[in-house]
Amino acid sequence: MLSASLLIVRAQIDVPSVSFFESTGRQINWIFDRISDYIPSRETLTNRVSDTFSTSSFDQAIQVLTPVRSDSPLPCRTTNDDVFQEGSCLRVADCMYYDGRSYGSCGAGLGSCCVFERTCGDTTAEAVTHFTNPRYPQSDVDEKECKLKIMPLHNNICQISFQFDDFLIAGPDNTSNCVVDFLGVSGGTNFPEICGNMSGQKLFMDVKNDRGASELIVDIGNDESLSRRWNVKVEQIACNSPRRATTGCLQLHNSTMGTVTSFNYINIMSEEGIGRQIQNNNYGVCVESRVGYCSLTWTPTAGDEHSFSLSGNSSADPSLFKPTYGIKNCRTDYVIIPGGWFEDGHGTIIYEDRYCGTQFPKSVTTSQQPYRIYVVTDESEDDGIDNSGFVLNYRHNLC
Ligand SMILES: [Ca+2]
Ligand SMILES: [Ca+2]
Repeated sequence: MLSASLLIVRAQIDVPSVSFFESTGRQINWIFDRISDYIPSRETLTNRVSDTFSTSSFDQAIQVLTPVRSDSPLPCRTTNDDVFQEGSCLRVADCMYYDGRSYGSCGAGLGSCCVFERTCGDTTAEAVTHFTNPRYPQSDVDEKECKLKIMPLHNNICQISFQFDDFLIAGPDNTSNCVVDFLGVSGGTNFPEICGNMSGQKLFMDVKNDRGASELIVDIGNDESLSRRWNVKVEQIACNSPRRATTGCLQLHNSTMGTVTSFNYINIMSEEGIGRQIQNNNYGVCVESRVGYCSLTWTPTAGDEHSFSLSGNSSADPSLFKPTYGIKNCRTDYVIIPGGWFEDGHGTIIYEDRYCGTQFPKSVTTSQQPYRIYVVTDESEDDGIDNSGFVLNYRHNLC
């Protein structure tokens, strides 16, 4: 305020002999010129941006200067990399007013890198919210039911995404059912029941404008010997947003290469069921087509004999593992790759959509678009021993 007053005084001294209106107009122009001194050009700003975010500080600054709350606030890097790596670049006043927490500045210093952290029993209507256990980043042992109510930011929200930045609760039992702890979401399209380790996964749920609130629930069972912690980034996605996933895609991939991992998969299964396959899943993972690429190839992780483990005995001697496929052999837990084909060990091309068992072929390629992989697990685990699910890599092939 003081510097602003000084600027006006100086402007008045500079223009002593003009009429009141002219003088005021000049003062305003002069003040705007001075303010613009503090907003560097886009070029200068782009050069200054040293982080990995694609959005520049210039865009953040423009957003901060626009007094409308956006449904897609621009991301910014927080100062505390250990807990929340990313915040939303908002006006300082908005961050405070809506009970967010500032993790440093953004938008050329004009905005606040704001994180809305919410926990058990809270309600949010923010575009981006981090849902955490009460003592996060420390673990909790004694929470029973922890709910986040998600109110639509406005009446044009079509999707909510859940990015599991960090998520560990009790895993499934020996029959692959989530009996101790589970996570569920209500208020949208069918959302699978999930437990165990979900870190690194991102899921999309369609919501209807008129359905009101959605609810994210982490239900903690009676086993107090286990510790649980979670940090789920909940993002509301407008109907016309480019970030919206195609309907029916629980997960979405848009890189030229990447990895799809089934829920609760880790390489070595623990006694608490962390790493064990989860039952009653039936969902689609979408891989977006890319210009200049004509087919997609799926491969297992090289050198890891347990990277594909859907049915049969995963504890048997790995030298006995061989690819299992087809509707006759794969009736319980399997993946479907529409239009898939692979070469068997004898140079024969086999056209097959459905894969299961304890080994994936060396590679499965498809040119059927849109690219999908469907994951199906049934309600029992009678034909499976120590199945852990899968991690599969995809790669787009040039035309
Ligand atoms: Ca199984
Ligand atoms: Ca099963």
